[in-house]
Amino acid sequence: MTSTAGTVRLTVGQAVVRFLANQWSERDGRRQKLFAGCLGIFGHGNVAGIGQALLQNELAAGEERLPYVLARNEQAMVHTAVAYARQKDRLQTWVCTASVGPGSTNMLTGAALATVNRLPVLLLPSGTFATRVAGPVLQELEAPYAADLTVNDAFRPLSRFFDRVNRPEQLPSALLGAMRVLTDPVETGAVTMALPQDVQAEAFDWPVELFAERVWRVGRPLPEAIDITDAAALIRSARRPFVVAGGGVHYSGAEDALRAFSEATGIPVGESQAGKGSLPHEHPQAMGAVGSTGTTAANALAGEADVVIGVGTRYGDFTTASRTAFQNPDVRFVNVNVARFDAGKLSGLSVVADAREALIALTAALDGYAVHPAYRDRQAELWRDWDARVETAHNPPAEITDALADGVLTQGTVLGCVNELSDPRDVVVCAAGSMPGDLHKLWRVRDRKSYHVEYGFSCMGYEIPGGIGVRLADPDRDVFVLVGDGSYLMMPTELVTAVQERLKIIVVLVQNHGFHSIGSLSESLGSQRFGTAYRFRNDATGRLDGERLPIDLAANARSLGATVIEARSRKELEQAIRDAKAAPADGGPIVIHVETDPTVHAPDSESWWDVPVSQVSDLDTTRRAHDAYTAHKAAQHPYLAPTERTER
Ligand SMILES: Cc1ncc(C[n+]2csc(CCOP(=O)(O)OP(=O)(O)O)c2C)c(N)n1
Ligand SMILES: [Mg+2]
Repeated sequence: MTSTAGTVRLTVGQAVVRFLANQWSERDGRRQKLFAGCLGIFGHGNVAGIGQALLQNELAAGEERLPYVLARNEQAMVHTAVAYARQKDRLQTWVCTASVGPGSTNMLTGAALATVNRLPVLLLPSGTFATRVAGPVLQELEAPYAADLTVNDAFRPLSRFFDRVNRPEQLPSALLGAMRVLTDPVETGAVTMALPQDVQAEAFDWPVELFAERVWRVGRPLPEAIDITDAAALIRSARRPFVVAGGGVHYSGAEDALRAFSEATGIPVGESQAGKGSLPHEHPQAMGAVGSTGTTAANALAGEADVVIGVGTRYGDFTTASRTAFQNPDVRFVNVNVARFDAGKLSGLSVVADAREALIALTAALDGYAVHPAYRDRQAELWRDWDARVETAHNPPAEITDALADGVLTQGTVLGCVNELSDPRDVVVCAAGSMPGDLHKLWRVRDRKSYHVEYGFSCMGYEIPGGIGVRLADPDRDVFVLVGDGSYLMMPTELVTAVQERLKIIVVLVQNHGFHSIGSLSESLGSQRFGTAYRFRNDATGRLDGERLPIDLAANARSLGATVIEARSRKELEQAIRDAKAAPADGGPIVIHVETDPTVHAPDSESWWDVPVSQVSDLDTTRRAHDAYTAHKAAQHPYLAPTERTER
């Protein structure tokens, strides 16, 4: 590296690493490194360019660090980065580097997951030669109709910002654009900078100020006074108001403001998956989960509500029970959201602002207003009734447990044991299968950052890499990864990364020989659980309804280097959790293998999820399901009535 006045000569790869190591975020006067490090898998495309730069960074004394972590699967490393960002309230994340072709396209699912969940991650897919001198290179896509197309163009629809750096001169604007989007609470998501392999290795004289420390302030946009006045007037007119708390409550750190708001007004709070834990479980206004996987308490109140106050929610179909959750014909919505896009949903009165700031302003504007005491009593009564059902799910009666096969538990028991024996600050991680819904209903949250269910993309395989991201973000908390056998089989690989980094994650691997979730869904839709169990092809029928597959997932986990405990009773499960808790913090992953019965369900939400059923069919089961579907469909509302503002 030679430097002349005002410039420094580095490769594009070296410049990228040096720049990223000098980026900071700041909110409420606290600064932190924007990037904790770089996750990657090397191949041609990044081994020499970015890889050489990361090596040089690791070996150099006194330089700003960008620590490198080798992952096992590129999709998984994006999950790790995203989970980290979520645990850090979007103030910090990771960089992900991948090789040309499949290494890069493996990150597409992670990119979609990040963007859907509005979580920041910086992706650096590698590209084939910008010069095209020796094309087509190994793993290059040749499109006869578009010579400039590469597989990395597939990132465009999944990214909130995309650039391809074909010349070194383009790098500064690409980097600055990427940082702007990553640190903007409205825009954030996957940010992709495609780097052709020859460009990564190319040297250039960079202005030294490119590498100066930069601090990106994460804003708290204030609400407009007139929106608060209008929102307060609408809420004051309400007799049965109801809050839907979404992930934005967490990302804004608005939990205390929400608590003050609901305590002052007595307005009950239901939570989406991303918003769960906005209020602790025992808070009098906490009605728990709302929607398709909601509590009967939250769903009853949502059904009657005359004003729904959405805070930091994108009103996904599980949250609105596919737009059947709010049945009051006169229901109106007030939507507090930092993104105008979300604030306008369901024809709501939009309060475009940071959740914390808007809640503080609304609480002040509602001074003197509170719901009728009878409405508070109703909340308490509905909650008592629901909580008793949770208790029974956690501790099922003998008539249920006696009917279980030897060594098999109910899923409710497993969740109850983990909930009870984990510390309040421990984090539960999950993403797909039947457990997200059951956790949404049954998990008693005691700490704001202790519930981490990825349900924007609900991606099978997220659980273990996600758990790694949470543990990296918060090494003081134990992390309980709850993963089904189906999800585990999609991505057990990152157990190896947890071994390598000596990361203690406690994986509760719930074996039920297939898809409990989709099996039940299939049955309810008249599709007879078709293709949802892990079974041999049956010689007699030619169908997948033979004996259970002899899969030993405990042995699989052991072979990857994890410590494995097999629990065959409630007592053994409790002991396994205690042993895992007591294990050393740097001892690597622990897998608790437990078998459950997929025919025992969590208590009913008395709610619905819209999944269309075939309108014509040869099967009785499908025809019956279609009749039921049509009846549910009648309860669906478009929520198009404009929310009027006060006359002035
Ligand atoms: C990557 C991906 N593929 C498919 C699905 C659809 N899907 C949702 S849950 C599920 C089955 C999950 O099985 P398992 O992890 O064993 O959980 P269980 O349903 O048994 O609780 C499937 C296939 C998905 N969410 N993600
Ligand atoms: Mg399963």
